[in-house]
Order: sequence, then C-alpha cells, then structure tokens
Amino acid sequence: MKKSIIFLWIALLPCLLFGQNKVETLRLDDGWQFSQTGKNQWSDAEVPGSVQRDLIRHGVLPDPYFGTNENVVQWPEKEDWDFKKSFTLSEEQLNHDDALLFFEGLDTHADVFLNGSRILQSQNMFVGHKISVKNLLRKGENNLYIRFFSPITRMLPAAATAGFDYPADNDHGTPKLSVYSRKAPYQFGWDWGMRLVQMGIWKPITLTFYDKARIDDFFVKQTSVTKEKAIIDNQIEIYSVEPQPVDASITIEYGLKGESQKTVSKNIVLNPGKNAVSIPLQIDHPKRWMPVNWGKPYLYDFKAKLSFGNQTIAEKIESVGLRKVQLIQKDDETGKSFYFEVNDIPLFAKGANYIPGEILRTQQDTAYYQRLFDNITSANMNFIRVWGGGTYEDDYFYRLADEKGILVWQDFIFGCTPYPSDDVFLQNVREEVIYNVKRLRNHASLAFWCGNNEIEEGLRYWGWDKRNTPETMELWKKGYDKTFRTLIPDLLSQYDGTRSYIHGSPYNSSWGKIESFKSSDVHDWGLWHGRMPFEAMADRLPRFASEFGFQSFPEMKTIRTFATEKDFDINSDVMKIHQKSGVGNVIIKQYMDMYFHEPKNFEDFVYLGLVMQGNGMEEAVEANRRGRPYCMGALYWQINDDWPVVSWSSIDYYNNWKAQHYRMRDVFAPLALGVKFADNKLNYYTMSDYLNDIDNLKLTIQVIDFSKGVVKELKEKVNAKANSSQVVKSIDVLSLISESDKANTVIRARLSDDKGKTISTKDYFFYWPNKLNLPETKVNTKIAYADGKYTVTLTSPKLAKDVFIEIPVLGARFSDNFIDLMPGEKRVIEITSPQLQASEKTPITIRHIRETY
Ligand code: NHV
Repeated sequence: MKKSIIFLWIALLPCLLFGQNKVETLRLDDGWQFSQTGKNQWSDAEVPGSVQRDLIRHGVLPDPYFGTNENVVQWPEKEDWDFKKSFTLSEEQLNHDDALLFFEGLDTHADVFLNGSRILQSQNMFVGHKISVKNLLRKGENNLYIRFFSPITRMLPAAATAGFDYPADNDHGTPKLSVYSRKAPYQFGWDWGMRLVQMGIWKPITLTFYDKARIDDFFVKQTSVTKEKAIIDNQIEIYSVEPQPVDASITIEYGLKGESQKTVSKNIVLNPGKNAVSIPLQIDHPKRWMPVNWGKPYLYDFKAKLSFGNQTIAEKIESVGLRKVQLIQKDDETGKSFYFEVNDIPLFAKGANYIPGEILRTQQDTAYYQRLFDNITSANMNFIRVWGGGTYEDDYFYRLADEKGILVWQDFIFGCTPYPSDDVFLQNVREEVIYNVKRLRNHASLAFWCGNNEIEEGLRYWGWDKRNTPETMELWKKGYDKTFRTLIPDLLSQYDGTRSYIHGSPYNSSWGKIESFKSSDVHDWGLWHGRMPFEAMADRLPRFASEFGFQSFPEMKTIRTFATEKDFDINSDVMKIHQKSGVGNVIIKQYMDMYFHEPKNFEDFVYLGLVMQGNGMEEAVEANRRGRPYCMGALYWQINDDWPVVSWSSIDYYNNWKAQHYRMRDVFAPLALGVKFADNKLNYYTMSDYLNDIDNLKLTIQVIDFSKGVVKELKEKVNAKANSSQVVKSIDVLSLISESDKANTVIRARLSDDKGKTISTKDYFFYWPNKLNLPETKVNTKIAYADGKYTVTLTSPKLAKDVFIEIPVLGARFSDNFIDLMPGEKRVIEITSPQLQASEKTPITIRHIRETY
C-alpha cells in the first residue's frame, strides 16, 4: 500500500503579513478521529483520506487487492461514519474580521457541525465549500464533527421510486445507485476497476483568518491571443466584510515568470459582500505557450493585489500560458473535420485516456503525478483525456500539464449511462460545473470541455430502448439535452467563454456505424469488443480516435503481488476477480489463437498477451498517424490502472511499462517512420510533428533473413515535411525477396540525420508470429551490476523476436524492452531503479517468442 505524502500545495499556503493585517491559514487535517456511526469506537483518521483507506491502514480491512479480498471489503459502503476533531484558537485569531472554513472536498453525503451548529450539508464530492464561521468560533477548544451517510442506504429510496433501472452496466452493485450521487462513478466498479464505494474527507480543510476583504477568485481571461498581442480581461471576485462601502484599489502585476513585471491599477469602491472587478490589459508580442515539441510552454505570472490605501490586504497569483486552442469541426469534402488548432496551427493529438490512478484516490500524491507526467512525456504524447467516469483532477495535475506542454481533454464526470435530470439533481450539477470551471479555467493545458463519455452513443445504439419503455427513453433523451446541450454549455459561456465544448464523446458517432467515422471523433471498439483484427483499423480511420484499445494481463511480477502459484490459471477465482471485463479472457484467447502458436503455460500466455497488445496497438496508432490530415488524433484507451488488474492499460498499477507503452513511445516520436504494406509494396512514411521541414535525412532499408542476417541494403535521401505525414519511399517487395521468403524475412528501416544519428527505426514483418518461421535461438546476456542501474548486453546468433527482459523489481525502468534482436546484433539495455543493488545481483530472465511453443 502506498504511503500518503502531504500535498505539495501546503508549502504554497498563503500566510501573508500585510502591515497589521495578518492573513493566517491553518490546515485542519491533523488529529481527526473516526468511528462507525453509533459504535463509538474511535480510531485516528488520515485526512485527506477515506473510511476504507483508514480501515485498511488499521488492519480492520485486509489488503483489498490480494487474492479475492475485494469480496470482503465491501461492507463499509452500507454504513454511516462519523469524523471528529477539536482545535484550539487564540483570542488574537478571533480578533480578525472574519474566519473562513474551506472544505475542498467531502465524499459525498455529509452533515458538518461546528460547535453545535450544522454549517453544511454536502451532497457532491466535486464541490468545495467556503463558510464564514467567525460567529461560531470560540477562544480555546473548538469542535468539528462530520457525519458521512452511506451513499448506498442514502440513495436506495431513489432507486425504489424511480420506476426503472438505470443501465449503468459498470456499476457492480444491485440495485445500481451510482447515478444518484454526484460521486466518482468508478468507485462503484468498472470493467477494469474493483468496487470500493468510499466515504470521507478526500481533500484538505483549511481555516483562514483575515480582515476587511478577501479575493475569492481571479480569472485571467484570454479574450484573444495572437502572435502580435494578447488581450486579457482580469476578472477578480472580492468579498468585503466591511459594513459600509469602502475605497480600495486593485493592482495586477504581470510578466513572464522570473522576468520583470508590469503593473496596472484600478481604484474601486468595495460594497459589503460580493464585488466583481474587471481589469483589461494587453500584452504585445506575447511569448505564447506552445505544446511539447512546438516550442516552450511559456508561463506568465499574474498577481492580483487588493489594497486599502497603501496597505495590501490580499493577493492571489495565477500562472498562465497565453495561447489559443480551438476544436475545429468544419464541413469538408470528406465529411466534417475534428481536430485541434493550437495558436492557429493544426495539431495531431497523440496520447491516451487517463482514469484515476488509485481506487483509494487520495493515495495519489505529488510523486504519483510526477511519475504519471514522466510516463506521458517519455511516450512522446502531447494530449491526455481526463475521462468522465473518474474525477476532475487535482490542481497539480493541470499544473504539470501546463509546465510540460501537454494538452488536456476534460470530460465532465458523467459516463456510460443516463443520469437523473430533475431540478434538484441539476441544481447540484450546476454547482459542480461552476465550481470546477472556476477552479480549472486558468490552465493553459486545459484544451477543451466535453460533456460526458458515451451517453449519447448509449442512448442511440446500445439497445436501451429494448429494455425500457418509450416514456423512459424520452425522459432520458430530454434529460440529456437539458444537462449536456443546455445547462453545461450555458454555464461554460458564462464562466469560461474561451474554450470549445462538445456535448459528449463520441460526438454523433458510433463504432458500429462506419459512415459516422467521416465526421467525428470515434470510440472505435470494433477492435476488441467487435473482435475485428488489428489490421482492420487502417481501413476504418476516424477523423479523431478518442478511444480504442486492447487488454493484456499485467506482467508476472505484478500478478505475483496478488496471486500465488496455485492461482496461475485464467479461470482461477483470484485471476477472475482481477479481470473485470466479462468477455475479457475469451477475447484475449480468440485474438491469440489468430496470431500466435498456443503458448506452453500461463506465464507464456501472459507474455504473449503483452506482445500482442503492444504490437497490435502500435499498428493501429500508426495507421491513425499516417492518416493525417484526414485523421487528426490517436488517444488510446487507457494509459493507467487504479489497482493491479487485467486491463487495456499500457502501464500497470505498479508502474511497469507494458510492451504497449514502449511501442507508443516509438510511434509517437516527434519524427517517426511509418510503413504501410499494400499491393505488395512497402510505402514508407515520415510522420512529423515538427513545425519546420527537415531535409537531408537518410532512409536505410535492410532485408534481414531470420537466420542469415542482412542480405540486402538500400539507401535513400529523404525529407520530413513539417507537421504532416507523407510517403517518402515506395518499394516493390518482389524486388527485394521472393514470396516464399516472407515467412523468414524482416525489413528493417532506419531513418537517420545528416550526422548518421538514428531518429527512428521500423521493423516490418509480413505476418504475425504463427505464420513466421521463427528460428530457435539462444539470447546471450552480459550484465554489469551497479547500484541503481544494471546494464544488460544482448546478442543472439539468429532473430529473437519480442525479447522481454524481466526483473523482479516493481516499477524498474528499462531503456527499452520487448525488442526484436536481429542475427548478430548487439543491444544494450539499461535498467534503473533505486532498489537495484550491485551487491544483490538481482536475477534477470529473458523470454522471446520462439520459446513459447
Ligand atoms: O471497455 C473498455 C472501455 C471502458 O473501460 C470505458 O468505459 O469509455 N470502453 C469501452 C467502450 N467505452 C469504453 C465502448 N463500449 C461498448 C462496447 C461494446 C458495446 C457497447 C459498448 C470506455
């Protein structure tokens, strides 16, 4: 179990001294106790956290990932839970004009009491609450008490009276209650997720003392950004606790981070209560924020200062990248485009769908997010989708995206089922949308908003009409329109007004309707759910691939964390509980029969599955990228896991890259080689994200016999056209080899620069392994051991395909893995991990395809 690390932003908490006006912020996260309601058995609680996380920490619940323990950790969801804490205040603190309690996130249904008063009724985990509590606080001891209500028992009456069941197929409970609470849907289970319906204080709580007035919000609205100028409207919300209107002034200090700052000021009259101030400004020739590989993600600091006379009483800093991002949906000769323009340049989106990184969500600490973004950038991605079945992400997620030039597709948190749409429910949604739009709108990385995941596709194509009355269907469709076509876009134009929005993804398309691929983003589940071969993907290009994926088991060292030798069978109870897709194992088997010889044992099955996912997904993603400008994005399903499980992820829960993540790194490289085989021709592509043409490149093509090595070599001068994919060389295969040689030949292409440095390589096999004549061979290894780093040198007299180097250290990083080792070729792989000790000489095992049958 991972240890919680206190969130980075503690260090950034304001504790400002402005003359005599001291703003003081206390964290109220320490010293909490919790008990099941009515039991009066109190234990210490970690905040932020959850009841279940604390019960695991105290040993009341076992490790939920191990064996079949998921089954025995379910009972707390049906109970209510109490949290309490006392804290001490001084007279001096109470002398301030006001005290503001800020609950950043309570999960979900809760009553909050302070010193005998009910100060809050929470009903949405995604909404933070600020409450003025000065008149309730006392010198000495103060008491907070939060009662969390079971989201199950709380919402049973809703299901009992609805008159129909919601088709929330991923909700593993009976009845399905996830839709009734504004709570992370994935906690109720998913087709990659265990169920753990949690309660608790999942974000920090603070108490701030201040005088006169506070800045509640600061929106640096980018009205227009061009190369010549950025027009900014600084919108500041101030709350005054002065009883009368008072004179004050606002100053905006702004400039590139770390460089000299300019200022503009405005005198204002603050009325008691809420005030809204707007301060426009213009920046000539702004240094624009650019996505990764296009330039630097420049960030400006904008500081708003509120002053009375020459005394500053409040300030707020925002870090802002100036840029223009638009989704372009325009009719064209082939249908309708679906692509993003960043600073007026079309961008091919390379990335993945992101799910929450932990079922125990509050375990996602700063180290987690740094690792995640390291995995994103090392795989050469420029886009990540925060998918609608999880949570809006922590501020730090978007901050890292800002700093690394990664664009974020943000779903609102709704997915795969209709939701209630009565007035009370929609009022709750309204608060959630306003809160999160205001929280996230200053982030340069936030590219656009999407209403939900797959609800419209479900309403139209998933057969819900066969199981429900026309009246129910009508209610759901009307509810959809109210929520996603009216409420959310209206709130966005009011509270953002700078970003594109679509009501849902996929937008007006379905993977079963190939016609719809011409005009939209598509979740193409023809691969996997539709059992179509990987090869089919090149012939069904969408305008933007926003989901598509393929499952694999995590590698053996991860399986060993939750299963023992006797469970190593896909039909064992333990393995079945770690496979949440009802059709998952059958589909993996079916594809494996199509592409591989039957593996000898479970371990080989796991290994072949990883290879199949990696190579197959590379083929599919490459087809998307070759297919630009028609197709302008490839966001595969899914980058990560939230517990150790069989899933579509390219990195497992313990941060082991699956074969797929290495292959994504290769195919997403800023300049990569692609190859399309058609009519017995090999068509080589340069696929470039760079904004300048690159000439003087060399393409070397080697014909390699599996046993004899290189039998032919061609060299060609090629170029890579800026921001495009284009064919640079076409070769007739029969000019290289005879038809019968295809089963024992690989064509290796290498792109190098004018200094001979390799930029990209591409191995083309004419068949999947069961149709190749792979030779038996032994891979020789030489290992140099050092603390923190092992260096493995690999050679093989004959081709060794998809060589997998295993080491029993979770999360160890490999410079490469799942590689094709050509006859006589020497490859050096570096393995790094703080856990590697030269003295221990951790064993390394090697597998390749020919050894599995
Ligand atoms: O099944 C994998 C992923 C899900 O984890 C996730 O919800 O949005 N998946 C599959 C689909 N969408 C998503 C497509 N759904 C269907 C497939 C086949 C028939 C009906 C629905 C993600």
